[in-house]
Amino acid sequence: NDSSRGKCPVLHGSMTATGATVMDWWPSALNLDILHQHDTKTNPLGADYNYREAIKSLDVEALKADLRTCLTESVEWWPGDWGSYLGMMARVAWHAAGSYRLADGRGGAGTGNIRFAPLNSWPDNVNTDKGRRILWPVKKKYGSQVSWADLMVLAGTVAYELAGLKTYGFAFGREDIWHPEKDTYWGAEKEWLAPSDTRYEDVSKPSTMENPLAAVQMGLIYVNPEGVNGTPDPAKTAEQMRETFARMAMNDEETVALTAGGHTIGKCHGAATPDTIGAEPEGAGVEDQGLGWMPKQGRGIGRNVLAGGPEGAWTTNPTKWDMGFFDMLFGHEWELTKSPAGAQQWKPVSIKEEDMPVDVEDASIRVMPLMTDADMALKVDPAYRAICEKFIADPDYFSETFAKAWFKLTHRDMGPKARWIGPYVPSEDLIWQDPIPAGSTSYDVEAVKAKIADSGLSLADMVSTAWNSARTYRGSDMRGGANGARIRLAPQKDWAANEPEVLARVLSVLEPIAAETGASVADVIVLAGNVGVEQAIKAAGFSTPVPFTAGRGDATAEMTDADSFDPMEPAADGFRNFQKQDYVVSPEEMMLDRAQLLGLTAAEMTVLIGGMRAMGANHGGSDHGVFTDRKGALTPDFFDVLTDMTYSWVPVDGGSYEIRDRKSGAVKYTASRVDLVFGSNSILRAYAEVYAQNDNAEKFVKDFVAAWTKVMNADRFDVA
Ligand code: HEB
Repeated sequence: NDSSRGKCPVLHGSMTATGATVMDWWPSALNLDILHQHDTKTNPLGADYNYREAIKSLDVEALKADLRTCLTESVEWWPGDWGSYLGMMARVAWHAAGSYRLADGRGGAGTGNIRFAPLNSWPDNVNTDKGRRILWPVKKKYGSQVSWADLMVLAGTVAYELAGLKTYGFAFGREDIWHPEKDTYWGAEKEWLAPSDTRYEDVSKPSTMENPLAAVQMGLIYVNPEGVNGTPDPAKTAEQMRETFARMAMNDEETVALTAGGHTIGKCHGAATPDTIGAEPEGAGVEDQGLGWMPKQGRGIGRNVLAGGPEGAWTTNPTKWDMGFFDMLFGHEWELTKSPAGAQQWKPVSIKEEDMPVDVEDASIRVMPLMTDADMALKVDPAYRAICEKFIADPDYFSETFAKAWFKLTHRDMGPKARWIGPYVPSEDLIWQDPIPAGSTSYDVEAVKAKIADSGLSLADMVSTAWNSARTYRGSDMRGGANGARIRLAPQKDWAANEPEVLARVLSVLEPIAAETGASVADVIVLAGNVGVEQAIKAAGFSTPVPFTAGRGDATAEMTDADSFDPMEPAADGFRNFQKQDYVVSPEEMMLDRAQLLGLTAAEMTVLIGGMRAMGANHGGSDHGVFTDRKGALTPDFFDVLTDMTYSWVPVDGGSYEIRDRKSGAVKYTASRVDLVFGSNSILRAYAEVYAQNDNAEKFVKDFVAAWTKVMNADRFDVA
């Protein structure tokens, strides 16, 4: 310690930097913070600001014209390669989008999260910080009319247009967040680029990579460009590419198109040794002003830039959209070499002078092109190679396939088409958007409700089916939900979480009601849930109505990309006390994850659990957590019992618990971990107490109805 400095002037009241958090002390506590992110307090634009409205006044053509200028006018502090930023901006957009993973829908370009740690400082995102800084004058000019998230993707798309590609479209509508997400798991490693072994059971079997991760090493977007764990072997790299791209819903053809098309423009920057650049943005000094990886020795700009490690361009004309990538890859034999930075890469065994790309600063100098191990994979892997051959034979097909895949890559996490804004939204419906036809709003809702009430379905049947239908929604990529009634279709109808036999029986009652009344099945399923909840409210002695918004549509199997729904199968659903099997992750953590994806607060999660238990809506009719003698009435009995010292709570075999009368020892109820966590976790217990209070039985009903309605309507972007 520097003795000339004063002692800490803060009277240790505020924990600004050091000190352990509750989660550090008790790592198995529930991290409820993930439910309370992106709060109005963090958003400087205020509660009245609405991006979807703001963007409507944007002069889109003027913005694009400014982007074209920005991308083609080189700045002195970070000169553009060959005088422009086409490759750079394409990579900025791709790295913004490339963090998306299908398993939980998290990641992706939809929020501008790459502005924040850890993504802003991932080794793979090196120099995307320069890209944003180059875009800043444009962002500054258009201000709150365009988000960073939209601007980055648009810049990448404009880059391809400038290169000569006919792009497929572009949608605005990505709203910026103002702090890093707390919910996204990027891996457990504590070391950047730790060997792949840390996230695979067996690195030689790509499918054993830990879920939901979609990158082979901590801090990468996908695969290591130098080969598996840095050892070049294109055949092995191909296998990892196939797995990582599949984990973001890309098939072989899309993968080849994206990689080849991606590397049709731009270059790799490995012209200096790693010790010549400074720390990543989050670790850099204040004088670096948010930039990272700044050159600290040598020139460090232009032809001397260091980024990832490999060095060189892939094509003869790296600012043009052409077939140059395939010409280069298939027109030459390749051998291993190392970049000036020491990275493994491939160089042509021989190449004609005129086929070499020119130096980024001096067009009179020709330099060696490169292929990374991932590029070589396209030539070596038989399936990839066949696709390359198809593209080579039909350049238009290549351009179209790339344009469509680029569009999918950059829009995959935006949710349904109803959320897409602007003049370039393509008119075609794409299957990965999970299209849903509009449903009727002109039927008699009360008549439908009366038919449901008379149908003989039990309260639990009605509530459970509506919940099952709605609970697939995930705010991460805005997929799933009750709209579309995809619960009728494969794969959802067969999911264990949906109790296929019960579901088939309930649908056989509800589908005819839809047919008779002109309501969609999707609406009837939700209405049935509402009928059930209203019955439960009445049984509890209240009369709060459950709001309903008609107009859901019914999707067909043809509109449904069944494969991309498979990863959405619930492994657990704490709200119905369901676990498909035993997992390493605790049931309460899995409940938390679902609550976060559903967009619930901790209080909403609490009231929903209490209400679902009171109504007896457990999976398989289990009695765990049904702490009531009035099952089917929407009472706060669940919280009453949890907070009542008349009982003791005793673990029994199989991971469940008994609620015993303290005096007699008689078993009164049984429970799961999910049930008991509402009494054991100090924050959840505070909410449980609120609902157990004698003065809050009606508040419980009202709060339940609000939370229930939020879940039922979570995917109603068509009416928002
Ligand atoms: Fe890429 C660049 C790798 C995919 C687009 N890349 C690059 C680099 C590398 C890579 C290493 C360099 C960086 C520097 O700066 O240095 N990639 C890679 C891999 C993969 C990829 C491994 C996986 C397979 N890419 C991709 C995709 C795309 C791309 C998919 C899109 C679509 N990249 C790109 C671009 C570039 C790159 C545009 C350039 C940049 C500049 O120029 O700056």
